[in-house]
Amino acid sequence: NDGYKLWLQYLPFENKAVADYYRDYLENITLIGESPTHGVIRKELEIAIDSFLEGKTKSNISSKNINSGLIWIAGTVDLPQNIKASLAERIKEIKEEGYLIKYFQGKIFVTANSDIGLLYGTFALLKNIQTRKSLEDLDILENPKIQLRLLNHWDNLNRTVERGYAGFSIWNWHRLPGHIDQQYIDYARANASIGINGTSVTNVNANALVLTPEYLEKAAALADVFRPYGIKIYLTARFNAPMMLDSLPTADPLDPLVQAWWMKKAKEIYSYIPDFGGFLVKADSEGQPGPHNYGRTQADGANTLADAVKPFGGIVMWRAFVYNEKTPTDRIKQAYDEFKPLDGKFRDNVIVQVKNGPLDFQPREPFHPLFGAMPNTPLMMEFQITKEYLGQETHWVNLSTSWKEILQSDTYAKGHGSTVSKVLDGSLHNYQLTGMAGVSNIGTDRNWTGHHTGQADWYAFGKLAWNPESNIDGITEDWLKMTFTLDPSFVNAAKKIALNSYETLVNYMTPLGLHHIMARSHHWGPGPWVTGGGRDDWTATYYHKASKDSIGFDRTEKGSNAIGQYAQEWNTVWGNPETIPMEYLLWFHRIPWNKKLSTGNTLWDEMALRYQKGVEGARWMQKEWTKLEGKIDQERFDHISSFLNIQVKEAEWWRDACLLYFGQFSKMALPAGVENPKHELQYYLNFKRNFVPGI
Ligand code: BDP
Repeated sequence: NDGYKLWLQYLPFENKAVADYYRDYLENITLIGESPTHGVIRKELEIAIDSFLEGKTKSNISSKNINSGLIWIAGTVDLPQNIKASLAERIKEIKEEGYLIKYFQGKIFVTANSDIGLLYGTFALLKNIQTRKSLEDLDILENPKIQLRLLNHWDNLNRTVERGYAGFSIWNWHRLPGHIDQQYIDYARANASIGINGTSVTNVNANALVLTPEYLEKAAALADVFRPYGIKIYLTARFNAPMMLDSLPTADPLDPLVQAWWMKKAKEIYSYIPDFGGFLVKADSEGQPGPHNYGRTQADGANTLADAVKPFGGIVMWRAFVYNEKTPTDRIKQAYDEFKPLDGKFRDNVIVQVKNGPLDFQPREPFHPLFGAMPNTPLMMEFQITKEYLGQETHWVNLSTSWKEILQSDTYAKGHGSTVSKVLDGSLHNYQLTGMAGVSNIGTDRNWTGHHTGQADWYAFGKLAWNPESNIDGITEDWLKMTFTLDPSFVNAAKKIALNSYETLVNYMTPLGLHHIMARSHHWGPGPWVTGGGRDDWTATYYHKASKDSIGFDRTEKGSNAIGQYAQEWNTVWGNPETIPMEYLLWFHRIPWNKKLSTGNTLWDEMALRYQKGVEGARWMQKEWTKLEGKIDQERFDHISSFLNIQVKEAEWWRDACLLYFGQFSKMALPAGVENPKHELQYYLNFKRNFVPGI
């Protein structure tokens, strides 16, 4: 098993009793309707039945309104009258993309108001069979809590992937539109199975070429593949595209010629892709052009593009990841400073896309202070599924653990309980647009994500985008069952590894709120010594500020006062080094090496012990995994084992390099229980790589 089938393995029924139980149902399916999405539903059922029953049953899905069906998959309008009347109360609750699965009068009804709702319902029914649930208990009514549920691919037109670690881009622009690869279809199936309804297929560091007719034709071919799966395509728009493509003298968003250019371009795009989702834009950040170039605001920029797509029902996702090395303010404050005053100034088809934390996808960050601070401008979440700063593809780290931490963070915007998740689902500020994006971790690797467990992050992202309140224990368990085996001895042990993995990684990489101490540019491995160069805010020393006395970034009132961007409740707790949770200590405070912490250890000892704990955690993961040999296929078992070897070595590398480096400042001995580094500091400093990510 090479992992290509993801969580859609549809593992064969393990014994005759199980097979007999489900066979009755699976041999008696009625599917009413003829749309392309119905075609997809039929196909998926066939794939599933064939696999569950190992080809022993010829699937016979009737499309006639016959009474023998034990599973009925039909839009609410197509339900038999008596059923419709009996379920009327429940049916009322089904929203546009939602569905109802209900066991009733000896049959299972999967119903929805839209074709896509029906596909989601079918996947949900299949999931219940995949996880071997009893079908007579089914009574599930689901509506997505978030409207826009997108993957963001940072894929370049030449097929390299920015921060991609699983091979090249799956989008083969050269062969499009003529050749539709099976992988595009399987991509759409996988996404639909977890409720993802949009994909932005190009890098935010955008190439304007994608907006030319040649590429629009290719993008349209992808859109055609995705459409029956309920997935809209979005493109990244390079802000100065009018200059790049048509030699306009300016890209000033308030210039009428520029506005007319975007209008015309939008019309052209919609002539290729009638249901084009809209633009995703990175502007005024890391070299990308933007409204700043013309003395305009982020709202001016976003609104010009929004006006262009508005007549066609399109939207603009405008990223808040805006910062500048010339602004003297603490980098993590800049997005808030820039966007907060613009609250309410964006068109109603603009949604501002905000990263989970104020810096940049670090192993651990507090939530972004913009959440809760923009009541009049819809904000959407941007999580990074690809593990740029978290060991890249070879480390097993369960990202949903960290996402849950962010989603459940309280912004206090409207008092206690104003969680980030409530900002995102629109309930806190009554947002009319809601969304969540995940920077994709997939590529041409046969198993899509490099590490087999990277599939879990893709899966969990979809589930949390559908409902940010979902339970990650359940998500992880379902994923393991559908992907590997139903054997509880495997599932329980692997789940334990997964759910411990995040804290383990934080400990061996960036304990106690340390951040941005990875190697320059490729961000793989430790680099607390990274300093100098063109941009201070891209160095490690800017963030940890280690000196002979102390370490950490003072972001309290006495320092950069980044803490002032959060609610008073957080100011009180985080502002005081005695009350701040240890996880954020050095994010907000500068602490003397020999200061005694609440744990009874000095800061130095605590740091060293946490690095050690991280290494021990990685070894524990490896040990526990070894015990699972024989419980799943050898191919995936070995693949994960070899990656765990890498993870353990790299955890030791992180610990040794960081403790040697910081030890130069603290001049304190390693506490008992912390292993001595294997090499001198110089060894780690010499460690250079010609690093080509993802290949
Ligand atoms: C950073 C990445 C960079 C991205 C940038 C972004 O290092 O490659 O372009 O984020 O989000 O994490 O735009």
